Amino acid sequence: MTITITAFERSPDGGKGLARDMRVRWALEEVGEPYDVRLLSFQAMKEPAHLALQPFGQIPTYEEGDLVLFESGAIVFHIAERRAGLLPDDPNARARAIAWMFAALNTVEPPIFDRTLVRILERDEPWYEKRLSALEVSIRRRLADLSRHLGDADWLDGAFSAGDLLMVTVLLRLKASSGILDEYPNLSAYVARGEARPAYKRAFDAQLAVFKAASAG
Ligand code: GTB
Repeated sequence: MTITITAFERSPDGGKGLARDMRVRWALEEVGEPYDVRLLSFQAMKEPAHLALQPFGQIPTYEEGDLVLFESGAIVFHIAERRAGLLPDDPNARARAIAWMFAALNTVEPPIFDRTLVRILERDEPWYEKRLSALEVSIRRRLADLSRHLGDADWLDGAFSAGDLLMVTVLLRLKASSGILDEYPNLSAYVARGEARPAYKRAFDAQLAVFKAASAG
């Protein structure tokens, strides 16, 4: 059954692979599943046809036969559960990999995402500098703990998993917009290992091709 996901027609990140369709593309590439992409303008994302798939008018979505899913974490989990390659078979190791998926989205991503929003939306506010440094304190606290946990291992818990996939995509946003990640050399190397995976490269090139085509057209 053909899988169709949605993505920005013209990503505001300029093709850097920071939008959340990237994690879905990467997961599909890791498990070797082909997919189609329906590209959406900001206007189309808020129209009834898309709101029927994604109640918040956002990308990405995932369609496969009768199944429609939204939320990138849920989509990656669905892919990882049904196809080999992103979750271990051992039940305890599998549960821990799923815990890392939640850690990426619930514990590490929020201050990183908030920092991006504050830099875009609150730059002219009187509280800007204070708020930014408070968020950077939170980010460094998370990264210090993550760095300690990772130590000199390649991945968070044994073999590469959907937990690593999500964590790398979360850390990539920080890499793109600050030097904070460089303060944690083992995390920088961890992100680089993720980016070096052939599946990551295929996903990255696919989203970049969309941006280049939109810019040329
Ligand atoms: N929790 C949802 C999920 O994980 O699927 C969040 C989805 C989401 O935030 N989607 C964003 C979106 O559709 C695109 S990825 N935004 C449009 C809207 O809300 O109207 C977030 C994103 C946007 C831009 C950049 N960038 O320019 O660097 C990076 C990431």
